[in-house]
Amino acid sequence: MSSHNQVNYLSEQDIQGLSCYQINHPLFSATVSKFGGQLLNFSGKDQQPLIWLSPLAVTDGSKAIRGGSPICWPWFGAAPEAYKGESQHGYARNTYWQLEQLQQSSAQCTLTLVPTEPEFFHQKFGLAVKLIYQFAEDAKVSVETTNIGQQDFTLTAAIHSYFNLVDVGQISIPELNQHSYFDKLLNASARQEQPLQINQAIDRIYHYQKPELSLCSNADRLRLKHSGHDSIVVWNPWQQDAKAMSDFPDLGYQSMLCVEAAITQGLILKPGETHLLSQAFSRDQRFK
Ligand code: TA6
Repeated sequence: MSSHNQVNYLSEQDIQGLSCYQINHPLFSATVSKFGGQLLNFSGKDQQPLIWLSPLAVTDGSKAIRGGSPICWPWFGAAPEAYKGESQHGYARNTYWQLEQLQQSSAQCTLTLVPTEPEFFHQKFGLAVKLIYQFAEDAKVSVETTNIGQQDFTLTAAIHSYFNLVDVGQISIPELNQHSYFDKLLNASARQEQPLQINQAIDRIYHYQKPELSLCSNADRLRLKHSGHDSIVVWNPWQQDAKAMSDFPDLGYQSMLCVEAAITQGLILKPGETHLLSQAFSRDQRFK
């Protein structure tokens, strides 16, 4: 189809006070917030949303949106020594992004987002960054980091996706079996001795670099595919911590699980180097 009669699937919409890019395509629908550059919703045709979004999320730009796929960048977790006291999980999810490029066809839509104020990241970190969203039957989220400075930069990051589940207690993640992990709740290392099941608070960094991961239950199967990561982070606040978060419903922990493609071991990006961290996800067609 030549470009002059290309259908446009993208519109800009205000959702709960957030200015968003809304894509309504025959194969899927997706919502990306300009605040945080954050995927808030992705649903395949006739399917339940793959991504969980808190109904109590703060949407006035005063704090990161709870849910969706927040981008933790240019660090994961607590700020590194050089930026001591700065916000957990870095700046990307607390700043504004804009569309740099849109490619769309009857088969897919690809959005490339850049910060509205890239010079902030150039000056503070010597980094350029793009978020790339590739939507089709599945969704792929990518963070492209380029060191445009004169010094090495030690990058940590995560695509901190909240997956929408029928019942987290029914989920197992077979691929993590036999892999070591750091348990942030126990502050100790351990080894996964059986397929991971979720029946309590969990906050673990698995040293798992393979691309495939699946969230399996009788009622659901999500397939994840990762690249550019050195770890997989699995987080569920469970009952007590869910109650403690004002932007998280008390029982919300039952229908979500964060499974994150992450760089937690510190990746040294030399001047001129570019790194891509990606997470793709889809729901097995047998489940709607
Ligand atoms: O990804 C797991 C984690 O680092 C947890 O420790 C927990 O803090 C979670 O992220 C949510 O962090 P946030 O800053 O979004 O409340």
